[in-house]
Amino acid sequence: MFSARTDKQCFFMCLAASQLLFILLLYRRGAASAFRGIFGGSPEWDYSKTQDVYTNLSLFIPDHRTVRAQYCPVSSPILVGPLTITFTETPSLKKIQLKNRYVTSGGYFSPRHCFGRYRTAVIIPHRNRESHLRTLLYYLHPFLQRQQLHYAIFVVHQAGNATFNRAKLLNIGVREALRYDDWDCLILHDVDLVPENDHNLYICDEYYPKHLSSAMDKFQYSLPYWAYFGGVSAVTPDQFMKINGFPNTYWGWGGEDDDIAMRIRLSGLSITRTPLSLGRYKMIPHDRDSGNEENSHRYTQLRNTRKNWRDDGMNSLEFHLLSREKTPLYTNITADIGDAPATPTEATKWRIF
Ligand code: BGN
Repeated sequence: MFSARTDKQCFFMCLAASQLLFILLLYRRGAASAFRGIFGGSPEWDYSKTQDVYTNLSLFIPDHRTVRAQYCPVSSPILVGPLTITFTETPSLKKIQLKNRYVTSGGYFSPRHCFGRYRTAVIIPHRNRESHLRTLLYYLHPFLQRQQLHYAIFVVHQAGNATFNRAKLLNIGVREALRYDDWDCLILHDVDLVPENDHNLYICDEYYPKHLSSAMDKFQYSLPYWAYFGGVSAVTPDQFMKINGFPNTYWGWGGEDDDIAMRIRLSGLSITRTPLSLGRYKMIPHDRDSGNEENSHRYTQLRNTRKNWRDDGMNSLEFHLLSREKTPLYTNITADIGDAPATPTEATKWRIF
């Protein structure tokens, strides 16, 4: 039997030992990283030391006799961390194909020595940005292979000269991608953003839409504002349907991402984000596109999101599909999405405040 006194002694000794351990940890690892170690935060990354995204990639492709027997591990063992990204030359499609020999028609890939645990569709809205698309494909294919995903890339091309409509193209991309496979995760990806760290996983959060591009170089690697949801995001098909997809009525630059962020909240969900240290992206430098002028209606539209989001989205999506084509590196969806209305429609009607 222990006496009350020995109990007390033991308590104080344990307290002293744990304090000593804590001080030692702070001393050896620095206060910030010790806190992260203890409370499970994300590690710091050293972006001055980067690796080629193709490093040893071919070594992880087994020979044809290997039989896949099990699921890939939850965390891929072949990630390299910070990646070397340069925009000095635009790679040719041929070069990208040669470096990605196991990508099949339509831009599909499945890990060859294990069963991919996650099924991810990457959807890229596009018009007149061929060189950006090639640069993105050059980095994205090996990036996704390192993550051991079962994936495919869909490029949604807006035909004609009407004003660009990013959110409507994303709606079309989702509708089309879901014809091809039972995706766990839809990645909505701007064509000019290249991820800088392959630990930024292109998989969805089970509960909430996830913003992946939380730290872009053009915003000095931080969020431009708290509710920002532009660039690259990940939603499950269920989350996407719950928010009625994206608005179809934002023609030109700006506001549609803010509308998406609002509809996420209005439908009772919230936004989760990749930590800033991991969600880093480089933007391919370019001038403002012609045909994507600032949307001057966006302020009014955003004031009406609460009223309109249930009627403007996947349940009101209309377009003419011009082609579905499987190219070696991606599935190309070309659509005529109509033109911006000359006068505001019911959904975007001006209101006097
Ligand atoms: C915001 C735009 C976003 C854009 C970011 C970053 C608007 C609506 C104003 C109420 N939002 O200002 O669409 O992604 O800048 O460039 O313009």
